Amino acid sequence: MTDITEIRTVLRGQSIELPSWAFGNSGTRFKVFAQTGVPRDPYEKVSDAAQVHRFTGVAPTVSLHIPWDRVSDFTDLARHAADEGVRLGVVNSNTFQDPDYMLGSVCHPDPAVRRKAVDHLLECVDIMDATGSRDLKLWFADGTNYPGQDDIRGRQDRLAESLATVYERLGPNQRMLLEYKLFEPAFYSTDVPDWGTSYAHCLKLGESARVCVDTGHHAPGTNIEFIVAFLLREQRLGAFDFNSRFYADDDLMVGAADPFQLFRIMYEVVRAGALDPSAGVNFMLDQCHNIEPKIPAQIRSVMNVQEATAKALLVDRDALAAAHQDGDVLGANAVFMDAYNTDVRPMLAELREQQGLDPDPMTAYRKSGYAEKIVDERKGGQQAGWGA
Ligand code: LRH
Ligand code: MN
Repeated sequence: MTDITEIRTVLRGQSIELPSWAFGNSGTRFKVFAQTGVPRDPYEKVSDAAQVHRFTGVAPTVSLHIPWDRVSDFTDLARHAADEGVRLGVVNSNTFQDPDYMLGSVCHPDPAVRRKAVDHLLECVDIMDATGSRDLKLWFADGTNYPGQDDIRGRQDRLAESLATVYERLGPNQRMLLEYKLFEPAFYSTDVPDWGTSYAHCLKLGESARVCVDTGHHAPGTNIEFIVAFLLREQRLGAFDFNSRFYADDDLMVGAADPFQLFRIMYEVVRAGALDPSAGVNFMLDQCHNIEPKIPAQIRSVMNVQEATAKALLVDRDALAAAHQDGDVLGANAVFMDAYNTDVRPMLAELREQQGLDPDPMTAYRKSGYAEKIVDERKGGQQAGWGA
């Protein structure tokens, strides 16, 4: 697809979901550096996320995280989102902060603890009914720290049973996204450590269970685009949690640490036709802005995904196919690198102008005065964070 008009149409239709928690304070075990103007409640988080959509035009939904985003009336929060020009998206469960979950949640040896965890997941589905959300995203911190600490197989049995109970509760248009992660906070075994484990559980559960690929959750050197290509071929890729990292689950801005990897991943998405909403892939950010201003960081992140997507759409697929056919290794790689080395920023700036947006979202946001406004308005109250 090297027809620029067609590429513009696809880019205009791109939709990137923002994580509510990226607008709250976050940090590491060493320190959480509070920032001025940070939201105090989910309404203010949604308002900040709406700024990103206002200046990029491609971030119309916001993911919620429960209980961090619990409100008395989720329908009213959905109305607030609509007033701000966005929608509520994926509902994320949280079974990694309650004291009862020290030895696990859905994999815990104690059935009472598992019941408590499953009840939380079922409550998240109730919230989806109120917000109109399609997806329930499940990430479990469950695992062990020492060999022999628990029965690895037994924990899989408990996990499967818990997931099946929640899967049964899903409504006709609702889905379950099972996110995997190699390690942390567990440092010996994690119960959903890799794409294969998530994929296997999803196959057992049914069509409405899909894998969530968080780009920060792999062993160093993992070929993530292979996992993406494989899961797309199986129609079991449900979502991305985009971020980037130099070492572990650093949750840095997507594309910041490895823009070439993001390009390779988006190429597999384009190659599979998975930018089309009918493919059912939810493109989400999952990031923490520990030291940088949060709204500009989200704007930059959305732009990084747009740039990687535009480059992926520019790959001359016919020339690539011909080079593959001819076994022309260097020729094929050159076709790929030509697209990657193309400066797509002018094309995206022009696209924004055609959408009636400022060609430079970062400058437009800075000039909007919104950053100063929220610092003035948001005095007092409890700033939002991970509440750990
Ligand atoms: C776990 C994770 C998960 C979220 C959390 C905020 O590391 O990626 O997706 O629940 O971050
Ligand atoms: Mn994630």
